[in-house]
Amino acid sequence: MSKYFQEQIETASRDEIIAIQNEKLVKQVKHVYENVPYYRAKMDEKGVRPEDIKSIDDLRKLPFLSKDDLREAYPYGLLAKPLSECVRIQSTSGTTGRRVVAFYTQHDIDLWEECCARALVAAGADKNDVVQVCYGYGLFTGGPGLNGGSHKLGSLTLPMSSGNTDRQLQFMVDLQSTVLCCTPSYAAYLAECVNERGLRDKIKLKAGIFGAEAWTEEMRHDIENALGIKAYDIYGLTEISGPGVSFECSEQEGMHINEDHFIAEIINPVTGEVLPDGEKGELVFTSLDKEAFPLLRYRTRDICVLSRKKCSCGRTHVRMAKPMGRSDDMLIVRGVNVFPSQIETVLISNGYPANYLIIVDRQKNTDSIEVQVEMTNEMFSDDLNTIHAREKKLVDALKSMLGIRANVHLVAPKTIERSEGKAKRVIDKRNLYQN
Ligand code: DLL
Repeated sequence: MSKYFQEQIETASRDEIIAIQNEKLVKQVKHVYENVPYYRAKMDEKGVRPEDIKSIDDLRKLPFLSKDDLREAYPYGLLAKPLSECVRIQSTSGTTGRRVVAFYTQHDIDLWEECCARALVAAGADKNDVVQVCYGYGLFTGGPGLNGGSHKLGSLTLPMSSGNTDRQLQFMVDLQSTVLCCTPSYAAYLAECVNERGLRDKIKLKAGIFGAEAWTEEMRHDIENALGIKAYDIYGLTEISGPGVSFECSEQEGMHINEDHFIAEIINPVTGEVLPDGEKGELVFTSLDKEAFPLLRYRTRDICVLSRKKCSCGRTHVRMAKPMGRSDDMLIVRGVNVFPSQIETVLISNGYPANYLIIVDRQKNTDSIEVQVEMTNEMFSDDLNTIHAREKKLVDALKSMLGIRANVHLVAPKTIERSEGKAKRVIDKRNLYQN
């Protein structure tokens, strides 16, 4: 079995990739200018014409698109094909209530599913595998994306959707699933249940493809050990298609971005200046061959770093690090930038499970941050002194990571609500961003 789903393109030389991107970009800009009045107005305002875009070197002449544009143009304002040629919508929640709605032609669905098939092959899957997809189905892109990728690959696909954990475990055992696709938080919960119910010897999983939310290396190790699998990261967003915009390979060191379909840039989130590879900033995508919903220079708000270091898997496409947080999810507590992933790293490296809740509040103009953390069964004790000592140790560890004090409240095992999809880990009671 091949190590690649589409070897030629996945291992193309840099010159070949640039040639493909140049050609597709010129065509795409013309398509968007002619068919999307909303973006045409933005280009006109910036004084840039489609003829000015001759290669990817001209990309930075184009205006950015942001979530605000999506909200303003909702629902049809960024559509570049007649509705009669669209065959699907997918959707995700927006930042302030209005949902993001993305449209797909059949061509767009095919490309997207191929991207997901590439991810599955990179995780070691082939047509002999049994792929259990427990991302949500429906409007969320996770289920349909991985389902489509698994079909393209010819694997036996179990369209489980999220939730109903008893049924998930039953199918995992009875049908001997080999590849698990779900959010990392649900994978951690499934792993917990597998071990509690003594099913570890009865399952055949070898790999997991986990994404849709941030997770740490520590969480990866925990899931890998608990299920006896290799856990691969997968990234994507509804606006740009869904899962499979990028995916991890056997190296497990960054996710290859499908550069024949998407151009990635890193910008300074404040000034919009394009940063060189290797610098941390906001990830921006241009979709090169989507027909119905082709976003140019879309600001993801994900904070990330790109690397062009040669990868031993043979793939040549640029790699993105795990997103380090979102420029809009970043909490600013007493003036200090705090990313939930920093807190998770401290918790897991101190032996706690990734079941926690971060509560930020403001009283008399002073911010406070509380982290509720679940104890494991082994840690759980009636002795308050022991618990207080543990809490103090975590407060100190968090202080040295974050630079500010966070209060810690240890809670009994199984008291923090488990998530079947994306976990909600932050409650910000300050309501700083209400419109
Ligand atoms: O979460 C698509 C997806 C489904 C990706 C299944 C992977 C697997 P949205 O609901 O539009 O789409 O959310 C997109 O989720 O901008 C990131 O902030 C976050 N995200 C997605 N994948 C990862 C990841 C899907 N691997 C938003 N690591 C993105 C960290 C991720 N964050």
